[in-house]
Amino acid sequence: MLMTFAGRELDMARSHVMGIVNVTPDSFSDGGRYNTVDMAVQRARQMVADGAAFVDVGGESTRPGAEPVAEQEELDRVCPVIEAIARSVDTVISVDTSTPSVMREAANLGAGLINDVRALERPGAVEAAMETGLPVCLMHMKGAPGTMQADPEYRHVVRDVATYLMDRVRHCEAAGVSADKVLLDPGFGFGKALEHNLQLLAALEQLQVLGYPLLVGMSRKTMLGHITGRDVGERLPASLAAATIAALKGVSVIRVHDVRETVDAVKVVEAMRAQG
Ligand code: 7PM
Repeated sequence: MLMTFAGRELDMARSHVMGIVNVTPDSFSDGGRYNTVDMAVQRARQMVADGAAFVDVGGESTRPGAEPVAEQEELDRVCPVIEAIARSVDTVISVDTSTPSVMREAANLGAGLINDVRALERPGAVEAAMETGLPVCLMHMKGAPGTMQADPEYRHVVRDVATYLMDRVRHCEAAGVSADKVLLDPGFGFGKALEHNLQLLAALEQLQVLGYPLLVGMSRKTMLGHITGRDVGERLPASLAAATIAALKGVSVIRVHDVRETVDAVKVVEAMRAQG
């Protein structure tokens, strides 16, 4: 169950925490306060001190209604941050991108994982990812970020998501991406109503049986706002409950804003697991 991320080995049978480092000027949860390189490095360093195994660096806002980011703008935002983190923080750097040139450049600068919310659907993305030799996370999204929350419909959300992800895995493997370098993500909040998100959460084991490690992100998301009635700044307890459920269901990587708190929650699950 070991997977190697730019030379760092992690056991995918365990649950690891991935800290979110946003480098978008409009990052919804931090108001864009960490959009300079120094702040991003500081934030990454703190997350790793708090127990994060990964830091996820993204320069394109995938928020519902977001405008697409130009390629050069994305490169300018993300590359200096990845380079600086790679030089000074001992961690796996995940690059949250759908853009082939960003994948290549990030890999050259020391990134260890390609996290693509479009599951390598952009032209040239599968080839770029394959050429880096890095593991890839393929996420399910219904529609595009601009429109995806407009009344999404599914025949059977768990089956539809599983079918889509396996189709993308086949594409990647046909292009030369090896099966032991793939993680899958159901994409909580990406073109899903609350009932869809809850059905996916309840059925994570069914995605687990596809045979690839899972990565999930529910931290502070609208689904938790709908459940609790809380604003985004007040969703830490709900986010910890969601992370705990994911860890219990065997998810390998849990993507969060609040690393320190989530690492404690995951430690409780891991301690129980170690006991048998
Ligand atoms: C605004 C709204 C900004 C939503 C950012 C977001 C995921 C991801 C994101 C996920 C993977 C967020 C999202 N979510 N990558 N990137 N899985 N693999 O809440 O769920 O962070 S962006």
